[in-house]
Amino acid sequence: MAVLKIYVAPHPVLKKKAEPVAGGVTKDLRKLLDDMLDTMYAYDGVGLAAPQVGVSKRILVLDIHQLKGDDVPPAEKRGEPQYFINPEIVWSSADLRIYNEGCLSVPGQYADVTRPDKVRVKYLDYHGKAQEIEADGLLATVLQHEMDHLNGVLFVDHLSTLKRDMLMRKLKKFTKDNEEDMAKNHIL
Ligand code: GNR
Ligand code: NI
Repeated sequence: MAVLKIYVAPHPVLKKKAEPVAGGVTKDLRKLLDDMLDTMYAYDGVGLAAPQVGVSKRILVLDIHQLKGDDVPPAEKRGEPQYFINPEIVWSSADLRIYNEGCLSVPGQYADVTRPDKVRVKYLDYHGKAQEIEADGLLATVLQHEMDHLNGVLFVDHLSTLKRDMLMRKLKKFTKDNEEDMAKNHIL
């Protein structure tokens, strides 16, 4: 069990296109997948992509069935974790869906994002086995959000320039206020 550090925008690792995993799913890679899941539960995220923990590889984890909230200890949050290595969208629906998205790398900020309602994704699973699924609803939204991270794209990049600039200014203030509170409370 290890909770990793989460990188926050505008850190450059979040803007980089991540490298595919070569050489299959090794023991070291599974350790990273386990640590990413621990980190996701610790921060109450629905999903987490490797670049968010500073690793520029095409890996993501998610669990849309977890129990959430600060009163639930991370060990009891586990619902149905899913692991995706080298995921690729092979089809997306013409019909769209709007969802109010947040991101652990853009803390405290939320905005409506429009994306395809359904996607087919092929990927390698935790055991290195090739899989293909059709996702809809929250799973489709979160998968697309996480796969954007692998291409250096954040949910704010789907907004108008005006909305994005406003949100990034609020993020800067949010981060600064947080740091000041931590200093005041002698956490740092
Ligand atoms: O925890 C998260 N919630 C969320 C809500 C709506 C759409 C996407 C997400 S993913 C996000 C965690 C995160 O930042 N993953 O990259
Ligand atoms: Ni995110």
